[in-house]
Amino acid sequence: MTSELFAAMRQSIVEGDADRAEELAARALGEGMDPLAAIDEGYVPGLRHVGDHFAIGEMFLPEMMLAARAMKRAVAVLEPEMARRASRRRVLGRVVLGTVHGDIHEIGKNLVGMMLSASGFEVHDLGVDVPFERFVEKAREVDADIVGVSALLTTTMVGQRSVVEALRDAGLRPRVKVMVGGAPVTRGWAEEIGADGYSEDAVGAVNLARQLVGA
Ligand code: B1M
Repeated sequence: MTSELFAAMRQSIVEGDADRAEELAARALGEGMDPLAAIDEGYVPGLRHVGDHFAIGEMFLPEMMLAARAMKRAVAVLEPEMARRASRRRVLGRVVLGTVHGDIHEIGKNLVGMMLSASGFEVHDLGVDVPFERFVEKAREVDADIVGVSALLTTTMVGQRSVVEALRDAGLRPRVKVMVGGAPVTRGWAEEIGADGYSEDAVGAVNLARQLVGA
């Protein structure tokens, strides 16, 4: 049953059991489940549980790392099917993507990147802990339409403002659009720093990107 599978996925993340997470992902695909549903309703609630318990001192960094590793292994199994289900007819736009300087959280950013490329965007993923100048250099190099900046820490969100400012100083604004996201990021914050848009999840990021390039 789907709800049991979701519960088992959640539990595999909470326990940091990468083999089990991977096995459940393969089972879900075998049963024809939408890979995005597996991520959103199965695995992400597990990560949320770990994050919430970390915040109140009931779980610790090694457990958070194991949970993240299990999540990445499950996503690696689901990724080809996510790409297969999407249409790749023409390039809708070029996106430079990364997690801000000082921040190594990558799971959400990777999901956004996967969804964007599965939806027809050419994605240049700079990885994590990316200095703001690097976003500018890459945007210039690939003639980007959008720069996407992820931040998961309240202390690193400020780096999103630096990226907006650096793009402006380089004369790339407003032609190059900026979208921001990550757990602590809000629409209000996006407006305050002069970004063109904010999305709270990967599906919303695709809709926003399409809007920003007028697709
Ligand atoms: Co960290 N961590 N972590 N962590 N971690 C959080 C973010 C935290 C909320 C946990 C908590 O305390 N409750 C907390 C931040 C508190 C705060 O600032 N308010 C925290 C902390 C404190 C830390 C450390 C400082 C811990 C320490 O060392 N003492 C440290 C910081 C390291 C650093 O970056 N310098 C740290 C480290 C780590 C790990 C390395 C162990 C690991 C990351 C591993 C990795 O990514 N490879 C980790 C993890 C896994 C988490 C939690 C548990 C899960 C994050 C995640 O992957 N979520 C997280 C708790 C939580 O978020 N509830 C936590 C799942 C993912 C699918 O969601 O990333 O939100 P998310 O992405 C979503 C949306 O936000 C959106 O779409 C995605 C898909 O739906 N989105 C975008 C994201 N980027 C977008 C960009 C867009 C658009 C949408 O446009 C460009």
